[in-house]
Amino acid sequence: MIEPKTIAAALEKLRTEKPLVHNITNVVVTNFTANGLLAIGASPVMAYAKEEVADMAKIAGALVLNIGTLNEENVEAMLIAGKSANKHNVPVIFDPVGAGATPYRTETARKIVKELSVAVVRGNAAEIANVVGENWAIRGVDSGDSEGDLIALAVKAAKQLNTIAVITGEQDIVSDGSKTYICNNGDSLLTKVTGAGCLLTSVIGAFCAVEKDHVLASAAALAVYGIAAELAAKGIEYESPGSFQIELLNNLYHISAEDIQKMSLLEEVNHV
Ligand code: ATP
Ligand code: TZP
Ligand code: MG
Ligand code: MG
Repeated sequence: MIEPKTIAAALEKLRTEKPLVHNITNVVVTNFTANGLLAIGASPVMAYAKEEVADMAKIAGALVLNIGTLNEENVEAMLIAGKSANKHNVPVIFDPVGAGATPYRTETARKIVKELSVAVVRGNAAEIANVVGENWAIRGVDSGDSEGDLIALAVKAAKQLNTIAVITGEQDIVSDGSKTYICNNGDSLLTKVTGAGCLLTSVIGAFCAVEKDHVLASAAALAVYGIAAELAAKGIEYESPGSFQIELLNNLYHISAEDIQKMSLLEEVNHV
């Protein structure tokens, strides 16, 4: 069991240490990701040039790779950065945005998990399924309506890729193949803000930078992010995605140990 006070302690550590998080991400979410990382207490940097990514990755607390607007140049940079991070024990967090939508995305996502040692892979169910060779429906970068067994998928992905798999949606799952947690925090307005998933992946990176147990780090990130979203939804007058996006940043900044204690919906799954 991961207690709320353990999650709060991880957040406190993040805010104290302000880890440098190196992101090679997509053009849609860059500014939102940097602001979200600052709000939670991390120090974001976006660096893409193949001439510098190895040097940036090795001094970072975590490297986040995101293929949302991939092209040959940034995929090459991701592999260079990832190899440097692996060499220097910097955790690599991977968001396979849109895997399954086109053959190029699927093949690139599979290449990244094959060539790099990835600490955590985070995506919607269809993306994670496509990375591990299954063919779940996906529409562009948004998950389809598949009704598969998400816990089984997370366990399979973790074992097959030798990583921690995080599958998000209405319910979030994190598994290293033997320990599995479900997090029920969150708000449906997150699906109306582009980059809500990408920012979460970078927030997982920030937690992994300060907490060596990456299952705990990922679970803590899911709970903190989901609670911040619930507080954000409460803080706006009517259902409005624009205001919610800003309130999400505000609540990533303000979320307290007391909020976590009262609101955490993180549970361990008992494997049969
Ligand atoms: P997609 O492209 O399918 O939207 P994504 O990469 O944006 O995927 P999500 O799965 O939407 O990522 O997850 C981002 C955050 O939104 C997570 O914290 C998740 O818990 C939350 N979330 C997603 N859908 C819902 C929902 N219906 N209700 C509550 N929270 C949700
Ligand atoms: N197109 C390419 S990347 C991207 C879009 C709309 C952003 C996806 O962000 P998220 O976090 O997966 O919703
Ligand atoms: Mg989304
Ligand atoms: Mg996504």
